[in-house]
Amino acid sequence: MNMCAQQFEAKVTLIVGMGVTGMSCARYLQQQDVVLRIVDSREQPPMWADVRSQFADCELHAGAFTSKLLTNVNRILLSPGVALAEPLIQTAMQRGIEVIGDIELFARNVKKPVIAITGSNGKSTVTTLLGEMFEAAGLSVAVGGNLGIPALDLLGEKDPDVFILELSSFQLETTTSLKTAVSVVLNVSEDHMDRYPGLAAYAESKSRVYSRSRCCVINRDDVCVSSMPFDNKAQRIYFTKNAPSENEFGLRKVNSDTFLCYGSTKLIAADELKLIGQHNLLNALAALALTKGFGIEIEKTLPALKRFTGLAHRCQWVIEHNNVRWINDSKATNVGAAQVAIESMPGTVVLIAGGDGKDADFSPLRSSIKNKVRAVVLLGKDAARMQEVLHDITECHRVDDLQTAVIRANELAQAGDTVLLAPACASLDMFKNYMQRGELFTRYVQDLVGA
Ligand code: UMA
Ligand code: ADP
Repeated sequence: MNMCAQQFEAKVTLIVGMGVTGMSCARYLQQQDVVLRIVDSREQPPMWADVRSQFADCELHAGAFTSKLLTNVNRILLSPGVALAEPLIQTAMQRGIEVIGDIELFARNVKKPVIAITGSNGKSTVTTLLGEMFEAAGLSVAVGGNLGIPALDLLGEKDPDVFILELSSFQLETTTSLKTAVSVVLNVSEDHMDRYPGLAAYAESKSRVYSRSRCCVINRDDVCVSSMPFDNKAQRIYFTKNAPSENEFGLRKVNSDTFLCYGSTKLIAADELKLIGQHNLLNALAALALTKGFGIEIEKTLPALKRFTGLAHRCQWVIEHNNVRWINDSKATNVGAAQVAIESMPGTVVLIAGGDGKDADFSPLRSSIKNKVRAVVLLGKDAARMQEVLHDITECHRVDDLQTAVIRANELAQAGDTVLLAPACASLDMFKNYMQRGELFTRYVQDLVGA
C-alpha cells in the first residue's frame, strides 16, 4: 500500500462526549499522535468553546449522532454520561468496533498500584478520606475519577505511590482490564434507574470493580454486596456496623462509648471523629479496611481520620437560628442517601426534597420520614410523584423554587427542629449541579436569617 492510501485509511479513534472525560481522553491521545474525531449529541455542549480551541486539529461534531460518525473508526472512547444502549454505540459494537471508557484506557497505561472505590453512596467521602489517611502515612497519592479530576489527567510525568479512584457504575461498564490492589463496593441501593433495567443490572456493573482485585473490601451488612462474585484467590476484608469478628472491622460498644475496632482491638473512639452520622462511621471503617488491605500501618493514618471534617454539601452544617439547625445535604441525590441523612439528624426534621428522581422508587423514604419528619417541602421535576408517595404520612408543601422552599421550611420549623436539604434526586432539572443547589440553599438560608 502506498503512503497516500495508508493515510487515507488512517484509523480514527472516536471520542463520544465533550465533557471533562472526553477532553481528558483527547488530551491523553493527542500526545500519542492518534487521529481523533470528537463528538457530542448536544447542539451546544457546555465546553464547546474549550474543545474548539484545544483540539483545533481534530474533527469535531456537535449535534444528533448519525452512523456516518463511525467512518474509519476502529475504537470508541465513550463518556460515562452516554449509555452503551445509545444506537450509535450499538451499531458500532455490531460492527466489531471496540468500545471502552477512560478508566479502561487508564488501566492499560497505569504503572503504579490502584485502589478503586465504588458504591451507591459514600464514594467521594471515602476516596477523599483515604487520600488524606495515606498522605498522613507518608505516601504520595493521586486522587480522582468520578470525584472530579478524570483518571487520565492523573497520569503525569511523576507517578505517585498509589492512585485512588472513585468509580461510578457508568465508568465500570466500559472497563474490562483494570487490576486493583484493593477495591470496595461500599453499598448498593437504587440509583440511576433511568439508565438500568433494574437494581440487578446496576449492581452487576458495580461488582465489576472486584474483578482482578488483589484484595476485596466487603460490607458484611449489605446482602447485595456480600453476595457478589469474588475471585477465589483474592484476599477478603469485611467491615460491619456490628461487633467485628477477628480480622474484620466493626463497631464495638463499651459502656456508652462506641469504638471503631479491628477484631477485638480498639482503633479509635467514634466521638473522636469530626464526621457526623452512623453512615460516616461505616465510611471510616471502609477506609480503615482499605488501608489494611493495602498494607499500611493503620496507626499512622489515624490522625488524618480524626481531622477529617467531611466534604461540602454532605450533611454540612449551615447555621443555627432561633434554635433551628439548617443542614445542607445537597449531595443526597438518591433515595438511599436521603434516608441516611434524615435518620442521622437528631430530633424532628423539616425536609426539603425533590428534583430529577432518575425513575427511582421513592417509597423507601416512607419509613425514614414517618415519625421523624414534621413536613416535607417539595420542588422540581418529580415533586408531584414524591407527594403521591408521601402525602398520607406527612404534610407535603409544593413550591416552585429553592428560595421559596427555604422560606416555607422556616415557617414550618419549630424550636429544636432541623431543616434538612436532602433532595433524594439529582439537581440537573433546576441547577447546574448539586454544588450549585447546595450553594444557593446556603445563601438563601443566610439571607433569610440575616447572617
Ligand atoms: N451528554 C450528552 N451527550 C453527549 C455526552 C454527554 O447529552 O454526547 C450528557 C450526559 O448525558 C450527561 C452530561 O452530558 O448528562 C455529562 O456527561 P459526560 O459523560 O460528558 O460527563 P463528564 O463531564 O465527562 O463527567 C463525568 C462524570 N459524569 C457523569 O458520569 C454523568 C462526572 O461525574 C465525573 O466527575 C467526571 O466524568 C470525571 O470522571 C459526575 C456524576 O454526576 C459528578 N456522576 C454520576 C454520579 O456520581 O452519580 C455517575
Ligand atoms: P457518593 O460519592 O457516592 O455520591 P458522597 O460521599 O458524596 O457519596 O455522599 C453522598 C451522600 O450520600 C451524602 O450526602 C450522605 O447523605 C450519603 N452517604 C454518605 N455515605 C453513606 C453511606 N456509607 N451509606 C449511605 N449513605 C451515605
